Amino acid sequence: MSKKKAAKPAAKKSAATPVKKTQKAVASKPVKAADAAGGNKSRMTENRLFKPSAEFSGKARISSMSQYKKMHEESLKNPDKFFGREAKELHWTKPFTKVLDWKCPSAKWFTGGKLNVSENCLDRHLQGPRKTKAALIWEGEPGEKRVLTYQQLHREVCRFANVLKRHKVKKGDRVVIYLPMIPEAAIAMLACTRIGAIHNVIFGGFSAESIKDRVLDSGAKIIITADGGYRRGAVVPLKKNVDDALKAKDTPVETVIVYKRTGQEVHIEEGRDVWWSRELEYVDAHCPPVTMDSESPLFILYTSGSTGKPKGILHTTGGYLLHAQMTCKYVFDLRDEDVYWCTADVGWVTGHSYLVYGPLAVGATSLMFEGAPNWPENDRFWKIIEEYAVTVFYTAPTAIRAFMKWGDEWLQKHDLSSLRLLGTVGEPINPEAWMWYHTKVGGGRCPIVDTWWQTETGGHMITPLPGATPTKPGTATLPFFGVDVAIVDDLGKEVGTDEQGKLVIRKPWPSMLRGIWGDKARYQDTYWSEFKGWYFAGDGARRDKDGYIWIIGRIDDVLNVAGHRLGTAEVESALVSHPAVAEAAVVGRPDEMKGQGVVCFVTVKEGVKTGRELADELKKHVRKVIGPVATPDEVRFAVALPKTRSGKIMRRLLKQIAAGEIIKGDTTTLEDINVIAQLVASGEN
Ligand code: 7RM
Repeated sequence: MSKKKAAKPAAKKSAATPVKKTQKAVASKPVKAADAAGGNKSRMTENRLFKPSAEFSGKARISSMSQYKKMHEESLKNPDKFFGREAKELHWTKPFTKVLDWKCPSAKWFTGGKLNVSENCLDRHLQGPRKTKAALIWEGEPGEKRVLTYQQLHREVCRFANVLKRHKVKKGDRVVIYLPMIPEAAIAMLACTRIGAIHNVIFGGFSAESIKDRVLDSGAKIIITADGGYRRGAVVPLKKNVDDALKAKDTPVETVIVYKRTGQEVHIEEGRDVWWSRELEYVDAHCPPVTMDSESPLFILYTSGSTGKPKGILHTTGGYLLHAQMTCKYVFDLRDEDVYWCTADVGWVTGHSYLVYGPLAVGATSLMFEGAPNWPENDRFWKIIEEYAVTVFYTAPTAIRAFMKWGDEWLQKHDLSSLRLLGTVGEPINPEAWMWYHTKVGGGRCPIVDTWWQTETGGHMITPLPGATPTKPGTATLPFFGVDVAIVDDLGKEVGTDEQGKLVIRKPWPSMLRGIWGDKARYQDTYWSEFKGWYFAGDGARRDKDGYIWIIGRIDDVLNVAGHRLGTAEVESALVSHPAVAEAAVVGRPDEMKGQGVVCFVTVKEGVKTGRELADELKKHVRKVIGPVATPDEVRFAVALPKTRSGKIMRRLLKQIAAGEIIKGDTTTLEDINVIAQLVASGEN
């Protein structure tokens, strides 16, 4: 790793307090990629610091670092007291008798307590003024608009829960939800929770094959789907995919409920398939919530790793909901006046925790959008923010980099002054993208919460608190309450400042996964075997001198070049700091001399000419920003990078391409399979 000095020397600091001299962002001064490259600013040397404004802090629930530290300390030293107090903000039908019962790897939170998630997200808001406030604001890709107040959403959830009951869905049954981004997705999820059924949401973009695997693994008797969904003007044949999936022998599915979204013709299997709207005619709107144990299963969500079949991550009721609620309160600082927009699909954990459960638990207004950011034009997101006066906006770095690539003129056409807080999730954000988000989208006035977490963690784990934590571009900063993070070597010893290691969590937290569906051994093996008694996240990270945590990507992706460990995020960030580059993915390729060589897949900004000259320039650029050890062996220009639907680059596939191997392993989560053929054909320029 490069030992280059920070461009600006750090000021004095006290032990763990990262507050130093503050450099305020200047909204009007555009930050050019070249500035960063010229200053040799890599993720290793980033030291710009952005303090929350006095105005933001003044109103925030956590308004200073000392308050954060005091609460964080209490949450670790005395979790019973801390979480016992926080959990009182949920509505319990029966109070819990014990906060935590921990016998690694089994955690039980709020034992004895009983509650219902839909009651917490809906019924309890119907007493006061929230009753007639918008719970969900929805916009369809073709432009339709719907608003559901808390009262209306409650009614729809109750009715649909009765439909499920009519089809003999009981407590503990698994229900597959395969829907586009329409309010019915949230309604179906909440209806499951109302009667204690376990939902298993599958991304609307996944194939018949993925549906089949997930239906079989979860043993679902019922699928809720739609005739189709819209994506970039085209229609996705959801029902057809379900039909194809159900051609498999011995599926447990007895019923398919079909919501009419696009109106296209679909096959209806007599005795199996029913229409959503028709079913509603048979039921009333009275459906009391079923009382659930705090540890009752709430949902399963499949996530694929680099090896093996996708894992059905299991979450339970009380702890999960508490964490979703707490993070919406403390991280998103959500209030009754907010219009909050999380752009994630409900098929991703982010859609579960931060589109549906968290925002509704705190009684906020959650905006749901069906379409893509560039349909019909590149300013669709900015249009929505302007039109609905969105105040809190949560999206992924992959989207931010796409916006940068399309050019600033798209957002300059819109008034984004309603925004007060921004968030990111899904991948490490490179400082260039962070700065762009901060100045161009946030107008220099909105704090950014870069939230690190996983499907397995249920909610935010490492994140700034927007009224307290001074942020730096590219780091998720500090652990949330109850989160005991350490960065360790292979033997479990904590590594030093600025050294890379494995990210572990040493204490259970309320929203941690409780298992992998149907596979106890794999749960133990994957998360609890690397280090005894600690949760191993699978990510590499380092801590800087201020105690801030920098995620450097999945451990499986870390490169070892001539004995130096190189995080993919560092090299990718260096590439993206070059003005020609839109996005980059870096992988290792077996190399006789160095162990691994560095291969870069790069997409360029609009209008940039690719070729040998640019490839050489990029190699030099990386060498300059990080150091000679990171010099790319090969730069390959691509039309697009292979990504999951949640925007994560699938480096595993790129590794195989770089090594000239046949693509193997699970590709069902790939957003666009055609990308692979283009990449294989790309070769060195
Ligand atoms: C929420 C979600 C989890 C993996 C995780 C990381 C990466 C997510 C960040 C991030 C750096 C972030 N769940 N990741 N957020 N890396 N900074 N703020 O993404 O299960 O789909 O993925 O995503 O590698 O392990 S997930």
